[in-house]
Amino acid sequence: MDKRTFLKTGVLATAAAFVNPFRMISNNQSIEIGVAELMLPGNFQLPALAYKFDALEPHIDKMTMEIHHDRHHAGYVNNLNKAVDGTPYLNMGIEQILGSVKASDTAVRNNGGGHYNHTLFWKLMKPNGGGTPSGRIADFINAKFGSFDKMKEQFNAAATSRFGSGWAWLCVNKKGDLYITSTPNQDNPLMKKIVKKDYGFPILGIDVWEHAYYLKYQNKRGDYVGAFWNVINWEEVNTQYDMAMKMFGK
Ligand code: MN3
Repeated sequence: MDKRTFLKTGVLATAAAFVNPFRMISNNQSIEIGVAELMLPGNFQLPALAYKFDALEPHIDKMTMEIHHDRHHAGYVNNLNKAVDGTPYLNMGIEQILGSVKASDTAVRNNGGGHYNHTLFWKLMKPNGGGTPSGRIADFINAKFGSFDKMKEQFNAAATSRFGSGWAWLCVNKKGDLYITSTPNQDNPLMKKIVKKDYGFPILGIDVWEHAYYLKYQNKRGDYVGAFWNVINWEEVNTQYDMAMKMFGK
């Protein structure tokens, strides 16, 4: 290990000891949740995209990506940092915030969900993505839903029937089973006090707020949902699945 590597590793180790990405979230299990590396308590940051704004064209257009990331997501980050200030949430990572937020804590609920959901969403997409699922998740989808197409049907139905703004999700529940659900606004399946029986770990999700598709698709949400299947990063879905199983001790 050269000096530079050593310094970097040393700094990271110190930061890890301080920030502790392995957090207690449920059943006293320490887990590293999907997007923990970007979630420092009280000082949340807008994560950089791993691809250019136009990289998901023609399925998701450049201007939508730019506004969505630089303005909408940035707004959730800024407002979350303000909302946690002076509250017990200040010392929590985002995953712990989602696990403990109450329905009445509106600003933390909306902006905490907004930050987590979008951070995950960017990671779940990539240029030249899509196709049929690869890796371990392919087998689990077939076993649970019968086929990939049947899973898509259910997911599309959840995404298109969500009234108003929200998200559709493919999740893992406490038993390690896959299920599909949707949440309003910026709620998230990790918000156990809010989603109750729908509690679980989201491994795939689509933003169905109009800001996610209106510039290109206008009122045709179904076309946007259909196009989403062309940009999915299945490697990341597999990674999220592994984290879910770890979180639930499976
Ligand atoms: Mn959005």
